[in-house]
Amino acid sequence: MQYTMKKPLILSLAAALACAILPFTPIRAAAAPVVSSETKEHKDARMAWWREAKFGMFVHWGLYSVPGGYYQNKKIGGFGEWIMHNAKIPIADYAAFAPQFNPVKFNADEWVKIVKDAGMKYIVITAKHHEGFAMFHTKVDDYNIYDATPFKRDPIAELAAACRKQGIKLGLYYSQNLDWHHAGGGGAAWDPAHAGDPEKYVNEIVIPQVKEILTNYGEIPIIWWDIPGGNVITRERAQRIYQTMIECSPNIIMNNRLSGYKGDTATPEGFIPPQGYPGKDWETCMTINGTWGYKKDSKKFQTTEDLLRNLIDIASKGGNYLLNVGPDAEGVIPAGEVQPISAIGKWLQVNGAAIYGTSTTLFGEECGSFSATEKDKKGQPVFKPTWDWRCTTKPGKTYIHILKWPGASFTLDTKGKLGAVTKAYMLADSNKTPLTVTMDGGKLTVTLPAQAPDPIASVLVLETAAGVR
Ligand code: JFZ
Repeated sequence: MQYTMKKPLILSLAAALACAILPFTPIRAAAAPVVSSETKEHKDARMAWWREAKFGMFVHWGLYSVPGGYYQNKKIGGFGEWIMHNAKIPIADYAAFAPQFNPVKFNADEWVKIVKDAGMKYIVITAKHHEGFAMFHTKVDDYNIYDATPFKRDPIAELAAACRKQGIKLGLYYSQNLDWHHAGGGGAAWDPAHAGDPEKYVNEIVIPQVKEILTNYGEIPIIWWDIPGGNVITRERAQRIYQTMIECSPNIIMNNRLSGYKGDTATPEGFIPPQGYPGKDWETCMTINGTWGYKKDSKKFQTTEDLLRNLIDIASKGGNYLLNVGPDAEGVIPAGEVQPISAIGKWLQVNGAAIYGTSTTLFGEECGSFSATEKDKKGQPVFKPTWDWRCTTKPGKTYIHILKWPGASFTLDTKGKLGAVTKAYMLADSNKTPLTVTMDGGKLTVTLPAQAPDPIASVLVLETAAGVR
């Protein structure tokens, strides 16, 4: 295949202004894939808020919330947001969902309040998913929530305003590769109307829309590309997309799903890497009920216990947790999703110090171990997690998240990894009543209160000499 080099991108006035007001100088390599000229100090500064945040809300919301998993009275398998693909819905028929999409109950302030009450610090919402429908007021065409629906509002603009007001960061998901609506986009082979020129698709849809989402809504600190691979986003096109991004928003955090770029964050999907990814920034994204986009029938929600354990497990391994909700066609986040995350928020109000801004466990063995005999589909040994406790750390503090209350005392073979403990108390105890600590060789014993302060996870704080992690 032959590629023609395009003229250099001309920065829009808005983009230039957006760049001018950002706090750091744009020293990330503009077009060099994988290798970056950015210094460690610069990257640390750019990533600081994200590393502190630990917990965010993923939102998959689009036209797919209208069918909600059903097409022509048939239940369609797979993820809700994949219904167009899985039911092979012709482009024109799918577009007919737009006039039916009128999410009048959408209230950005309420959504952001749900996020805040959950103790989440950021949102990543689908600006455009594989269906190709823009959930913002794009000017590239009418296939967007402002022009094509009776709703006539721009939820991204409303969320950006609500997030700014309530101190939450707003990130945007953008499907650059798959686009089942626009000719030339990836992946809609079932409809001949989709055949087209990928170069035209990238030039006329992707690049202008990336500029729009990164300049029209104030600073957008995260872009969540999806998905790598495919024939549409060649290396050269990926470079131009990257360049557009970096010119609009030099300090943006991007994931690893733009072909050819490692990005800033790894994105394990639906699982927690058994030992984290040491030395890397990573974010596990996960659904609560087996689908990203809304499905009328997906009512089996994970419990608060499952989700809170995941958050603690992820923090102990140095990652972030991006937990998904799928609002319905009226703009409401299902109650089955709000309930467990708000319960996590209550726990974080008491125990947040043991999550936000923490570093990884000092130990590691407490997470479980690889089976000596069982192998997964790829022939890798299966990891068997154990759920007695987890550990997170801050300078001078070690937090033991006790998941299975051991009774009178907590004991641990520190193997010399923990400094001298100067004080121990339960994080839930606002009086910090000192607990008795004995250290016998490397064996630590802490006398616990009679009752576990929390039925799911009770945090024991071990204060250690300053300088020891
Ligand atoms: C993608 C989307 O297709 C899906 O609809 C959802 O948005 C999810 C968060 O991301 O799904 C993927 C993408 C990448 C992989 C698997 C599923 N992957 O790399 O294994």
